[in-house]
Amino acid sequence: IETNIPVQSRELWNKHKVKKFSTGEEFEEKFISHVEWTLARSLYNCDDLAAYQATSQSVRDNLVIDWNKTQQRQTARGGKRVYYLSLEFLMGRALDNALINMRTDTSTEDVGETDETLTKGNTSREMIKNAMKELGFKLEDILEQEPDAALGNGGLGRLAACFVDSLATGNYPAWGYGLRYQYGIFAQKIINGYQVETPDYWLNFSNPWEIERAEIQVPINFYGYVDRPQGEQSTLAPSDWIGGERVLAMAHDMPIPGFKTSTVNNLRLWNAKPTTEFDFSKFNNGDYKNSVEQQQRAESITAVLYPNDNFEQGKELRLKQQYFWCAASLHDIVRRFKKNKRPWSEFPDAIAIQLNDTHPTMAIVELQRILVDLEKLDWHKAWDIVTKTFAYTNHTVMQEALEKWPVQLLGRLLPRHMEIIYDINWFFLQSVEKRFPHDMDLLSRVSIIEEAAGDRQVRMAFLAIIGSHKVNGVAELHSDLIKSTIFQDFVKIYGANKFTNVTNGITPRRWLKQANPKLAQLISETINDPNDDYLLDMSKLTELSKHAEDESFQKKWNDVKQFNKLRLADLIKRLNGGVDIIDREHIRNTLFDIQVKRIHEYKRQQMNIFGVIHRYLEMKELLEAGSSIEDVAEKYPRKVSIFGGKSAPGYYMAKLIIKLVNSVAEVVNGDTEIQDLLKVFFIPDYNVSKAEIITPASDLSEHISTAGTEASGTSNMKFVMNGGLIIGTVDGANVEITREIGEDNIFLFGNLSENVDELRYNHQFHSSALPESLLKVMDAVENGAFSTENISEFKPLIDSIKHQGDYYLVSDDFESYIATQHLVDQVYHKEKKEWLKKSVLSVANVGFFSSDRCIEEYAETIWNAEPVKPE
Ligand code: TH1
Repeated sequence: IETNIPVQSRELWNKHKVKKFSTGEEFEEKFISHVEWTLARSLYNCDDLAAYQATSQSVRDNLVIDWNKTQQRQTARGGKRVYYLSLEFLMGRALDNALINMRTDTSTEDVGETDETLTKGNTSREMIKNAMKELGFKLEDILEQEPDAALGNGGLGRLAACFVDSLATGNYPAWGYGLRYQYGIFAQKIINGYQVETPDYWLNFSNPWEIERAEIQVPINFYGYVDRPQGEQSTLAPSDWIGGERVLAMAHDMPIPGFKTSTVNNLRLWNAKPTTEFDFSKFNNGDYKNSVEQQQRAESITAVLYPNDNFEQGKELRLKQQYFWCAASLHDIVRRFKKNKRPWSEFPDAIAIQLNDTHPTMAIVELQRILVDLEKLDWHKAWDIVTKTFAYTNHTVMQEALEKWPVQLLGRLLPRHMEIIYDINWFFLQSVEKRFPHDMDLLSRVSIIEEAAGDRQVRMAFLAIIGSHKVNGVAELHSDLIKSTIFQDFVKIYGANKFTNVTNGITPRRWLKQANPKLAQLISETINDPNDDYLLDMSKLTELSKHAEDESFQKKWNDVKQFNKLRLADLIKRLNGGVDIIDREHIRNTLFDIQVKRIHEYKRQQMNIFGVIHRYLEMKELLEAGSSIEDVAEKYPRKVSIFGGKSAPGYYMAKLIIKLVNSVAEVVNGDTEIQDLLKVFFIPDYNVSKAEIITPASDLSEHISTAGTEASGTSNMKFVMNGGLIIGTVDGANVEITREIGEDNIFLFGNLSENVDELRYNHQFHSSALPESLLKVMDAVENGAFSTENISEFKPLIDSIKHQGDYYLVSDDFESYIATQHLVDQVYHKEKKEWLKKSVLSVANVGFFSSDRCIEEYAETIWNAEPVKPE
């Protein structure tokens, strides 16, 4: 590896080589020097926030040493590099995760240098916890100081975060590329039952986890026009793009530590900055102020994350974000490749780029532009390199989420790219015509350009397929569905081999060890794995099966669950202004039923709350008919129904669902007649750090999307990994969860995806009677049972089912949903041993859903990349 330091100086560099702290005492010394030097504070004004910052800076120092070594090693070995392009990384907090991943007390082979002091029983997290205590702080309180890095909407962003964890853990030479939004996903406040969005000021107190690379600044152009050499007519020839607006992309790096390895990978996030070039034409006109103002507008590109999940608004600024990020990342990737002076034809052997949904599709066009316009490669040679480099992951079949950009807009913002897209399309359609002559219908169906009435649009998913060598879905059902629906024609054109499946996963480090330390401890004791090696090889969990019916073990298992339920009850009390709604006396016999995820009609939170209303009405009816509360409890035993999740700010129906949940909560929780047998709570501002408290506390969680709509879901995996059972539809990864844990251990209900089209058709053309149970619920809602001022407030929710075709099939699944909820009640309350057995067996067989398995599959079947292990 090259350096400009003269040979005679290197000895001195080595003599003063920086060292990681490896004892509690060394940590304390680091901590204090950061308090004094980095924060310019002292013993006399070091509060919890300062302690969090000093701790993070100290831990970061260790990571940076490993980060540097990792980068040197990966460069020296020269293996294939993987780049994961994602517009979202929903990282959550970094400190506790770093403390967990930093431990090196391993017994397995080749996982890197081990510090003697960090050996068995003295994990670095415990070591730091003790040191913090000596310094006068409680680690748990310090961890709470960290704001979430919430640069994502939901599952897609969190998947990217789990993937970078697994990439580092698996020692893959892999970087993530994303945007450093000034504001992540908004913070949700609930005011009078309504969602109110407030800005997420996550960078307010500076971010100790990022390294600003002020020296890495990439100029990015927009608008302008295309110029070609005199006489050159063809758009295939090298062309000049004269940009009209220029901004700078500045890199910020986040170290990503692997678990029990010294590999620390990089997550590079781009920040938009004004150029230092000055517009002299304006200056000469005396318009100094305007000129400066225009430059400041650059910063708006990375100001805020678009808060839509599974929905595309088609805003110009969003396209600007996408191109800004793709261009900066590709420039960086190409620069690194060029250092090695390898021929361009070897680019795909050196680099794999994974596109997280269609958001980074412009990277395909940008690489083609770089190769043709800047590197002067022949168009077809360039295109061969491009398609071998990229692979595309599809995450949704929902029409409203599929990206399409008006030709007008794209052509104005990126004129050269629009030409290149037309040329890509031309060659593609020619090849289709050759294989399927005279099929005009096929050509117009698969064209990248959609010629709809009026405005032509660029179909980004088609461009992504055509520019990639592999396309994958995120769960088996989903991967089958894309082949038979939205991408059917492309299967015909390319053959089925281009399309594959990689079922999603989650990192067990954060979602088991970090979120549920009590369960992790019970597991490591039970399967006799004191060094937590099961977190790297989840098949070890099958050992738990042996104990599934052992009563004393079941008791320990249940105790962990009760501990986690109490922890959640504390959180709910705090979020409820200190008012406790959960009866702690009976918490062991209270079923915690949880649905936390983005609010969306397809995820059917409305069906859940209708189910709650149904239960409440039935309880009231029994009481009115003279039943005792004991009799009521017999049929409707204790339950807390917990909701949480954000609605897109402009999604009217989703916001109405939130309001309905809160209105129902107010009525039910205030009804003394039912004596605490039923409680409802909406957790405001659901995010990653709250999920770490919520997930371990579920007895039951709901994954009840209309069949065929949820591509995978990943919270289903998180709940199962924490011993919660699932009530769910046959959708997304629920299918494989059932396969892995066994159908006795999951509560499935509802119609299957193959029947959805017919059911929808029937709704439109044959009005059939809605089920009694649902009508009863809707009557109560319509009659104002949960309204205070505006009786017709919830009418749109009712109407969409009654009068607008019930697109999400609530009426078709409601009765089987209610029946299955009854079954759940019976098993939970009458067959507790059975319940606990199901819970243990679920965890025992959840191993498949580790994101480590996903990354292995991507590496082997899509990237052809290998780990670079530390010596
Ligand atoms: C989600 C899918 O809805 C979910 O089923 C899946 O588990 C997750 O991705 C990870 O694969 C999606 N999130 C988004 C967000 C945007 C656009 C499309 C999708 S699909 C902005």
